[in-house]
Amino acid sequence: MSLESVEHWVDETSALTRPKNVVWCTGTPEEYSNLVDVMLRDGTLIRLNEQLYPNSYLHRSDPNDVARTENLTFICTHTKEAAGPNNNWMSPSEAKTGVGKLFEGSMKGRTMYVIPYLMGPVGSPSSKVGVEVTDSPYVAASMFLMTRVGKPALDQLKSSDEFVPGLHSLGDLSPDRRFILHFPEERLIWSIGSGYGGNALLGKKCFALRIASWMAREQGWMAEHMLILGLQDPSGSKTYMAAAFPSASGKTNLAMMVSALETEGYKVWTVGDDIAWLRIDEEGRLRAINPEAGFFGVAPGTSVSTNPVAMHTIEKNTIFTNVAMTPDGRPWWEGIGTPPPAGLLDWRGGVWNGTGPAAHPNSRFTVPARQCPIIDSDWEDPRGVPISAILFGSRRSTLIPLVTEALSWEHGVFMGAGMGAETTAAATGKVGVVRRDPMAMLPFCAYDMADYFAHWLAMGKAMKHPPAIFRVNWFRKGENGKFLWPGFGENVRILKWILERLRGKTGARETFIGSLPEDGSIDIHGLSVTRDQMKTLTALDREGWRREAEEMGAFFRKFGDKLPPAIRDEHARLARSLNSSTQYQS
Ligand code: SAT
Ligand code: MN
Repeated sequence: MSLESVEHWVDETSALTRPKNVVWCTGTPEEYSNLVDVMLRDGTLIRLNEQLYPNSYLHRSDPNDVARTENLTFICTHTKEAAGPNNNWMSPSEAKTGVGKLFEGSMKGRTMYVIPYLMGPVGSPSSKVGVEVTDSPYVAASMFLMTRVGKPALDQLKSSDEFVPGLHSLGDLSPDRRFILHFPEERLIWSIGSGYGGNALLGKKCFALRIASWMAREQGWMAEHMLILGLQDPSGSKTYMAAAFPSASGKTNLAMMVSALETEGYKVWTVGDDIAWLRIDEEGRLRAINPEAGFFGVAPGTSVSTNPVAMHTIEKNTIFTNVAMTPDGRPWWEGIGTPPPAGLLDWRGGVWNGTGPAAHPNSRFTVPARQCPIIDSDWEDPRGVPISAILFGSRRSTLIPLVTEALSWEHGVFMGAGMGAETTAAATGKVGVVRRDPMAMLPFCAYDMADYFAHWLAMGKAMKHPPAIFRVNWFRKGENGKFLWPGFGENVRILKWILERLRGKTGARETFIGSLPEDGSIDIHGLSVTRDQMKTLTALDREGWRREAEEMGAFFRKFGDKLPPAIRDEHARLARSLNSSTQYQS
């Protein structure tokens, strides 16, 4: 029944886009190597050093197409209100006719790949089927690494006819004719004019976050921009945490951390590095699955000292995109830990002249998750893993303390809702300016964020054992402009503090922004961080908070009457403690 509806949609799509031929993917290794061969022949892929990086390749994207383009991303709902002030909106009919024209004959002379894929572990009630149709073999191959292609999806289609169709075409790659469109009411994705990352691998941001966030609200679950990790303690027991950070802010590093406290028995296991789908179980606890099967991680800054686990993960079967390449065929990027060799080719393919970055700042590796040496034994458990803590983190060089515990679920939702983050290279636009990015979902929530906050509040009420919520910030800088906290593997010290808080084993002082670590309660033995630095890292800057509260207010006011009272109340409480007013007018 539903396979027929897939076939029907594929027929319609090929009548519109007129490809030279249609290839259905069933997910076999032979298909993957055929895709690779096609791309090696036409130069879409370059083989890397086969001894050092077996079965690994370099792809150079169009220099105009190197990151998600949020200004060209639209939510196409029947009313503009449904998309909210946080999204670009286009009416479905305008989208279908206007952008539909760009798809007419867009695959002429090319092969159309039909990729049925499963998001989530096989047999999980949380898992969902998507079908991506694309004329990019690079996108097809990336989907093989990032999702479960073929049989797992087709099997699930036999018992349910729910699937999310995604139509992708490279078009002419011109940003003037680039559109990333979502029709959440009919669970449909259309993307044209880009072959890069979240714009084109439709299972990722388009389905697993935008369409899924819409489905999740309707069906009572959550789709979040979160890594999932398990923290093992000295007794061997594991506590799972989910953490939301904006793109390119270290989610992969945190999820794959080599714990600095490993000799004491604290060890981190990876479940996912980017997206979590969360459901309430029969006992009233939140459980998370990683809908993806691979990592699409930021390359620059990844090294044996910052993320040795990632470096091992990407030793084979990896596609690198927009990194630099050494003359002996190794990938190279800024921060990889070795000096750039003579004759290095930059991400565009020319000999690097030493000015500007050799690897693009948003260059990536795409690799199957099962290759991760610390992948958690339960990462594919159909029930998901139980989540005891939720972390909200963002890149902030000032103001935000190293760690703060929320006073309640409502307060935690307010913390997430008011999150500000310095922008990164993951999206086109200015880098390093603070923008409000609630729960790191601003670019990914497909509906009015005021309703999204309400959904978070409702989920909290529906849970018997809601996770505790914490805000973290590894990126605070001192007066000399240097990071105050070493980060990376040392972040386990903060996870340990969180674990002790969950178990009621360590004290915290309650302040107007939440509970802060008591002096000396964060384990810093063996670290060169001084007690004074720790003081600065957890210091409260009232003047700064006053400005922050005002900026939050300006953001919240965009949502008008829809903003849930609990968020208003929390904001008013913060403002009162700062002796300022919140000035809501409706
Ligand atoms: O390009 S992606 O959206 O897949 C990566 C990211 O921005 O988080
Ligand atoms: Mn992401």
